This record gives sequence, C-alpha cells and structure tokens, in this order.
Amino acid sequence: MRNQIPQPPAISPVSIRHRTGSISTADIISVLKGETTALHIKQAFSTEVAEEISANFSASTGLKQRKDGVPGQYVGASHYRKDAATYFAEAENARPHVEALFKNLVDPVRAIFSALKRELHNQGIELRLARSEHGQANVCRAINWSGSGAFSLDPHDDVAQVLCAGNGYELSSVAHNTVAAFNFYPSMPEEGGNLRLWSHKPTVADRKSQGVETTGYPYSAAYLEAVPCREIQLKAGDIALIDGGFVHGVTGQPGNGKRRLLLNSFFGFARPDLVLWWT
Ligand SMILES: O=C(O)CCC(=O)C(=O)O
Ligand SMILES: [Fe+2]
Repeated sequence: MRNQIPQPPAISPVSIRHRTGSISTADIISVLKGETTALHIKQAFSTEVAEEISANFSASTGLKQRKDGVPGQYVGASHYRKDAATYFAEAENARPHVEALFKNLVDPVRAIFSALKRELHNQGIELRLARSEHGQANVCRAINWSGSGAFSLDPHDDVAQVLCAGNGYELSSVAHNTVAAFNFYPSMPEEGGNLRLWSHKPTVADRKSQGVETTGYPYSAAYLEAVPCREIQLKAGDIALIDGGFVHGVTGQPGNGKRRLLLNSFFGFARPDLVLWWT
C-alpha cells in the first residue's frame, strides 16, 4: 500500500515585504494575486486612532466571547463554522457595534477598502462585501485572542473555512484563488503576540491527514516541526496583509501585558472580475 508512511509537509517559500508609513494598492494587489506571501506595514495608522479604537473595543456593549472552539473575545461576526443564514444575520446585528469602534474617527480599514475598490474598478474589477439574502458582511471584525501557552491563536490556515463554507455562501469560489487576510493592530502587548508564518500551504489531503479538513485549525506542533517559519514583529498601528493559505498563528503573550487587539477581514477573487470581502 502506498501513502502509509506520513509525508512531511511540502515546503513553499514565504516572501515577506516591509513598508513603513503607508500601503499602496499595488502592494495589496500583489498579495491578492499570490505574488507576495506577506506584507508588513509599520506605522500604517496613527497611535491616536489606534488608542481610540482600543478604548472603544474595551467599552463596547457588543463584546462577546467566542464559543466555536477558538478562544477569544470579539466584536463583529466570523463566518468560521457558521452557515450563511447565521453568519449574515450576526453580521447585520453586530454592524452598529463594529461601526461604534470607529465612532468619529476615519476608519483605517474602510479607507483601505475604498482605495482598493477604486483601483480595482479602474482595472475593470468590482470589489464589494460578500452578501446573501440574509444580509451583508461587515468591513471588519475586532478580536482579542485568548489562547494560553505557546500560541494565543493556534497555527491554522484561512482557506479550509472558505472552501467548506457551505450552501448560501458566494465566497467558496475564492478558496481556489488566494484568500488574503488584512490584519490591523490597534493594540499590541510589549512582549509576544507576533504573527508566525510557516513555509507550508496545506492541500485538502494535508488537512484530511491532520483531521482539520473543514476548519484548517489547529495544526499540531508535531506536524509543523520540520517546517521553517518566520515571524512578523508587530507594534500598535501596524498592518499585516498575508496569503491566508500559508499556515500562520499568533505567538503567546504573558498575561499581564497590554491587550492585543486585531481588526481582521478576508478578501479574494471570486471571479476574474469580482473580489469579495468578508469577515
Ligand atoms: O491575529 C492575527 O495576527 C492573525 C489573525 C488570523 O490569523 C485570523 O483571524 O485568521
Ligand atoms: Fe488566520
């Protein structure tokens, strides 16, 4: 019999680009097309904006505990392990709370969404929020991961949850292209909480072998042992844009530090002339 001996994970090279101060739509499109694995933009938005978003998150009446096996607190909606009706209804209900995070600020996530929309439009490509008869996605969700130990968010990929999203979702086709993840960091602990990227893009067969076919979460330390990894050192005000097909996770942080806050969204090509954006 073949395939009895476990195959070591295939290695795919990771390319990380760094910028400071601003992000260009050309850089974003390079990740979207799978030409760059990760883009780290330092000081992408101001400390004042970052602090205000963080304070609004802490004071939010829409703050909830995740109950889907991924430890964290959040404002907004995650499509992960939810059918379309549930996700879009949650997104609609959470919208006022997501908007309240930005109150009277210029929302840095929406600013990038709008700039990208304009640029793609010039190229004959539509960018819009994912939607269904039950509602529309929000521009982002806000999360504080609370896993303890080596990772505050365990190693995972963002593609399985898209590929296996299920009926009623228009985004499943994105899984055959790059699933890009936009991560904005309004607050970071002094130590830890960095984004680790492994040089591995799991296939459906890899996920099956690890028992994570529909979730892409979590990959074990044993599975990743022989895979090289790189770490993006994050500070408040940074953005990390990654190809979510590569295994990634968030390193642990001592519990006594500042809270780590993430604003996250996913986007990718559903068709050559359509890019969808969701959370
Ligand atoms: O918090 C981060 O830096 C990464 C978040 C992430 O990987 C996700 O939300 O899927
Ligand atoms: Fe992820």
